[in-house]
Amino acid sequence: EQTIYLKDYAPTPYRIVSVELDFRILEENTRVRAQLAIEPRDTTAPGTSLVLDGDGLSLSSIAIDGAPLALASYAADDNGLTIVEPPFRRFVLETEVFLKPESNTKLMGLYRSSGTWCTQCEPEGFRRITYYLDRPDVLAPFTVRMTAPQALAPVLLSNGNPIDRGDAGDGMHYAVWQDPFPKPAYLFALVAGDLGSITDSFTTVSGRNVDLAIYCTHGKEAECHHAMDSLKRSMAWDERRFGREYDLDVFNVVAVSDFNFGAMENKGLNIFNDKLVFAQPETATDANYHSIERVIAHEYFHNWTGNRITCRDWFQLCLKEGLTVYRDQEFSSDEHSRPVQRIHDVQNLRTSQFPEDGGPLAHPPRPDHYREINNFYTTTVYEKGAEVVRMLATLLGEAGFRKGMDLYFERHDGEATTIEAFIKVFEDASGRDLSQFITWYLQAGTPQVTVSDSYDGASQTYTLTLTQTVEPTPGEPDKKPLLIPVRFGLIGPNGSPMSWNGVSGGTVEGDLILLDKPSVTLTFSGVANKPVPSLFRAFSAPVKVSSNLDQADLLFLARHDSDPFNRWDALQTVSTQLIAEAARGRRWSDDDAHALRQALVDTLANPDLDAAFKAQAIAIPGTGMVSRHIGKDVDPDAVSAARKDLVTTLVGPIADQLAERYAALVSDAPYSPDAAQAGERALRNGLLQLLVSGAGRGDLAQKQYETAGNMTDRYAAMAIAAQSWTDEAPALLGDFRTRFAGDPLVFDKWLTASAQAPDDGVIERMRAILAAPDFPKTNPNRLRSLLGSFVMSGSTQFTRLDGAGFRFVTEAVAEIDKVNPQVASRILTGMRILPMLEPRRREAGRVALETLKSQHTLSRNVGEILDRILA
Ligand code: HT7
Ligand code: ZN
Repeated sequence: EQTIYLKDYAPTPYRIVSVELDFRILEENTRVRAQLAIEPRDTTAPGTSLVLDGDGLSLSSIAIDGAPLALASYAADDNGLTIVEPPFRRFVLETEVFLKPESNTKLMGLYRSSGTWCTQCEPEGFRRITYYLDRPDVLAPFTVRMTAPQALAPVLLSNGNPIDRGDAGDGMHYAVWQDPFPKPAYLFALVAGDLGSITDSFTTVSGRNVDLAIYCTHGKEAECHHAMDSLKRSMAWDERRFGREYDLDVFNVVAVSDFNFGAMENKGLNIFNDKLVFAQPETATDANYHSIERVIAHEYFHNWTGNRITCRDWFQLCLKEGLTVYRDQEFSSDEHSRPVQRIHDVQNLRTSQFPEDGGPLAHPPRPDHYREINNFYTTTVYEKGAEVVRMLATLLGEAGFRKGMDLYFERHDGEATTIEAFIKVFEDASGRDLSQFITWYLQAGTPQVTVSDSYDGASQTYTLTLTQTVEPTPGEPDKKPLLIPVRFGLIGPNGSPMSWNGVSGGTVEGDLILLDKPSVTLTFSGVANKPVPSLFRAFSAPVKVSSNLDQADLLFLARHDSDPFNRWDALQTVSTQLIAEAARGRRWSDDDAHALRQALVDTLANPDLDAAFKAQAIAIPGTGMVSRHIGKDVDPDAVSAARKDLVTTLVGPIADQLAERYAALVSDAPYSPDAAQAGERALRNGLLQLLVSGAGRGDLAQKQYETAGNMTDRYAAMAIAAQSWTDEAPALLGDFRTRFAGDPLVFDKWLTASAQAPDDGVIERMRAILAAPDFPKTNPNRLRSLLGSFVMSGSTQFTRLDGAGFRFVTEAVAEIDKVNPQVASRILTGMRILPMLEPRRREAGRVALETLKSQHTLSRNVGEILDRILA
């Protein structure tokens, strides 16, 4: 298998000056004619071959400047088209191919989803549509003509602005779209189908009108309004916060049912997985509403960070993704509660990115080699990439960061660029040397920061030592020290912030310590009493921290820290440590349990904290989270038992109190997804979770399920019952399935809840679900809901000692790989946990992987993930 290296990057010898595409779409096939105006670069030697990418295409005609090409002057195979000695001047290459979108189950290139023709080109799908220089540094303006049957496809959309449409005779019609902004082929899109829509408009800051539309299956229009509202708020926010105005006359969004990812930012024509568009209270949860808003914003924000400025090569993916995730996180923080959003984002980072960074699939946010680029759309590129941008903002301050971003847009608009160029704008805008900072992009692994402190009452000095280490990761044995921004405060015995007169031993800028060496020892003078340090406020760096703070210190922080993130984190740390120790055979003392219980009760009673925060604060970390904290030789069954024991211990004496609080939170207000209402629901469902798993109150889940007025409460009740496998759980799952039969997105919820059941029958039930003749085996959402949830949720059935969980997953991956390698390889990444398990489970997993490898012909996608896990 070929490995691609960043060091081998070289520009193409030819430029594509402009693109004209002509699609004739019919039921049987689609004909694609491309006219590419091409010229050699100044540096290109005469006679250099032109090598175009193609994937599975078969050429039916080829001409240059209108003259058909002789057989000897070109060669076409499954990987592309080579023109031997093309003219050494600008020329027009014309090609024609025929596609079969109906049988495209990989969902890359042109395919059909529920009758609608649509495309997905990032990263390398355009080469499945026509021969092209399919790489992000080849930018050209596109004009697209589509002709299709009027009855089957009354809606014809592509990038840019519509410039013509009309009748084409014989029941056919046509439309022409023109995108004036040069773009790489991965941003090309086309949609043709019989779709409904809702429309609206947005007036930009300079007074231009933009027509907005969201297209969907007929009958779903009423479920698109939350997405439309989110879009308009995103457009206004990007103007306010980053000075970015939209640049075309139209902005279209299309919802499709078969999609490999969440959504795609094609210029002026975003295509969305329908689960990230449709929302109504009876079928979508608060979490769904929130995701829709976030992803609509994310794809819209790409218009500047991704489209106007794109990536030079796919190694630079986090240039657009990390930055755009940072922007969508900031949008959500500004629109809702900043601390709750931060907790949410960090939880996501810790449950998905930290394990990736600490396991066999670890890679830097900007990797330097890959076999299959689709395997690098990872949480490290996206979420760690966003954390790196956030650290830049922390280091430079809000104004300094904005100055750098302004310079980025000014300097690189219309370009395909690199991480180095991104960092350079911040250096130039701030005058700061960021040469150490860039290591965050180039080095894999989560730094571990160890903290120790001491106080000397006689001299009133407080000493704080911070030490950083990064464990080796695959292919990177030696690690460099990073520049780690530590936002901090010192808290006095009465719970208020403490000041100091001076500090020596390192760099402290206001409330920021710059940890830029393997170890830094700071001495604070004029500190009147022994403080408790609050470090990494708002999670100022993506690191793991181990400190000498004991449980009493942590619970003190949980009560008094002015930083809400650290209050939450202190509670999580205490629970995690108690469960981890108990799983190793050292159960907590009564005093420890009592102190934690009291802290939870006090948090719940605190009138200054909002419901959404309380919901997060009372949640006990899941089995997966604690297992990762333990890190090696983990027995997930022991962790799960210890967790259950802790929840029971904590809840037992206060069950009545919690039940009262739970009952008091009932509301009969009409459903709204707003932060206040969603927060109350989250708290109520958090209490339900504790009562069901810690006090056997399955009856409450059943009652809530039956009386729920919205999907948030109904789904929570069912999922909580299923996760504890209460007596009521099978009946609730059964009812849910029939009650919402026919709604595929609700079916996904049922699949997810079913996959999380902890009982020994779950694997057999999942096998039966997959084997059912009506199970849609080609739909990524269905497969991910069942199998993705199973491997990623910390299920003790997945890690079963007898290896049945691993066998089930690897067998399913082999089947799915034949249909859709991208979906298959993503599910297989769940096996990355093997190295942290105890030896018998590790071996069972290895055997399952070896069997997958030896008994099947695997795609490059699955093959690469498999080899990296086994390495
Ligand atoms: N830029 C997109 C990433 C993407 C994708 C989207 C749909 C289907 C396959 C895909 N592969 C990669 C989505 C984003 O990050 O905004
Ligand atoms: Zn993105």
